[in-house]
Amino acid sequence: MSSQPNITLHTYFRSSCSARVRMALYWKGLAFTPVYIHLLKDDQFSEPYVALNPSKAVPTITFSPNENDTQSEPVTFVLTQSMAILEYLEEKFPAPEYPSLFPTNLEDRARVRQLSHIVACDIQPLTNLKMLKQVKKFAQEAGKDPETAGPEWQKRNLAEGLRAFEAVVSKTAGKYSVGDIVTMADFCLVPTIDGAVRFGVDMSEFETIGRVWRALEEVEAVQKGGWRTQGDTPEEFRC
Ligand SMILES: N[C@@H](CCC(=O)N[C@@H](CS)C(=O)NCC(=O)O)C(=O)O
Repeated sequence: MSSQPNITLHTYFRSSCSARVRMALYWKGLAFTPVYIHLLKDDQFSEPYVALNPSKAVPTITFSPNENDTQSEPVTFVLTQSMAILEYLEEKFPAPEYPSLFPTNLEDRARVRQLSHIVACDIQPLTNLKMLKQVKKFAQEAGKDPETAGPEWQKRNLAEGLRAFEAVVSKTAGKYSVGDIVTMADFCLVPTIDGAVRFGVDMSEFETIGRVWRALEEVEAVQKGGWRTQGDTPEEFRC
């Protein structure tokens, strides 16, 4: 692992998309340097950052060859989109040298992607910061209280998405979301649960998710990549 490229991750402590990638990096034992993008201070809209990530969002990951690496392209590789990053990490740093993000069985791998995409394609786009800002704006224009409408929107969409996840995971789970090994689906799930708890979703509805969640809380990569333990986590949220 000595020829590991230098990895930089543009991240925000409370970003679920960043958390997926942080957990995967820790899972694979890949060292990285965080660059903090404060989403509430609009760092994602700064000109240099948008040049890196035209979607004006985190995460963005960059890889540059380290001084011992004679095999890699001598250029920095910049990648955005958390799911593309996770798939790239799996292919660039494969098993058995690095812990995998996927099971070996083809159908199980497809299930991991199915569950991951419930989070990444169905839940997260409806509940991200830019959507929340628009929901609040529309609520205000309709004469409603934006501070009530915004959290209600988040809660409803997180609960609805987790219901779909629960329906699938109740058939695929062992100790973790798909069987007994930790996968990409678990790293997508945990930050979504954090969001659901934050917006008051009643988690007792989700029996399998709850069981998997308790098992995942013991996993070091989940602890290290979680929102409460980052360099940019404000003091009041640390534990
Ligand atoms: N599909 C993108 C979504 C990225 C995304 O929406 N990131 C959120 C944080 S989880 C963000 O940076 N939002 C900034 C904003 O809404 O202004 C990915 O998976 O990387």
